[in-house]
Amino acid sequence: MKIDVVSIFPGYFDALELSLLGKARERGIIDLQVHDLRESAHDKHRTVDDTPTGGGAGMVMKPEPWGVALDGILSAAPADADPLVIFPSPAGDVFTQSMARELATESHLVFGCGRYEGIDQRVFDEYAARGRVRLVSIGDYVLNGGEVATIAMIEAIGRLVPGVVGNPESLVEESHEEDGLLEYPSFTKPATWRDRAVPQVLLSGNHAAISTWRDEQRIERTRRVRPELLPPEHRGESRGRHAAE
Ligand code: JA8
Repeated sequence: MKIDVVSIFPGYFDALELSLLGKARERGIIDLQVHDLRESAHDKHRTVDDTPTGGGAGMVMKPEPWGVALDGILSAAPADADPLVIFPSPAGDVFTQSMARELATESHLVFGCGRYEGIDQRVFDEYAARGRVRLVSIGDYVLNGGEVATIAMIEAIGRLVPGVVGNPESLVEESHEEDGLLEYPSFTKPATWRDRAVPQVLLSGNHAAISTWRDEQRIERTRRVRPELLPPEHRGESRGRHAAE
């Protein structure tokens, strides 16, 4: 998978070297290229922002540097690649595990990281007219720019690209995958820590009982914190109150 990122803060993306993505890049599974938007601003001060037309607070990203940067990336792409351009935005479709799975099948993603009050609308319109563009939100809160949202999406998408995560089973066996329930609580050694014992059943060696306990934990945890995720067959019957409630 080819990933291009356009940002005025390319240094943010150094963080991706530290995670799984670093290894995937070494192995050539993910080819990540970060572009400094300022290098596409050709005036003396490399200006990327200007005042909002019609008035209002803050600054808006000028369209010209975006045009130069995105034209460069898209014209260098193979003619059959059909790249998908993603702009992180609180006004976008909500990013979910299911969207991450879809995006992991793409061959070329281009992330455009806005700052200030956003990017001139004509940039979205231009690239939507020429190809595929999506506005994507990672949640209902406002960041200072698209960089952190892009890092979150690249990490979620990247680990689903075949060959990136070592054990494919660990991909399925986790929250939001398989059945949409939250994950069961995990424990390791020692069996008692600060007077807190690991649940007895996990030390029993009874794998059927452990599996049943974990399923119950997943359902109760989901009912407590994310009841909207519960499938209809688990709505209604409750197994009482819980310590973390
Ligand atoms: C922001 Br400015 C800006 C650009 C993208 C995003 S995504 C999000 N939650 N906030 C802010």
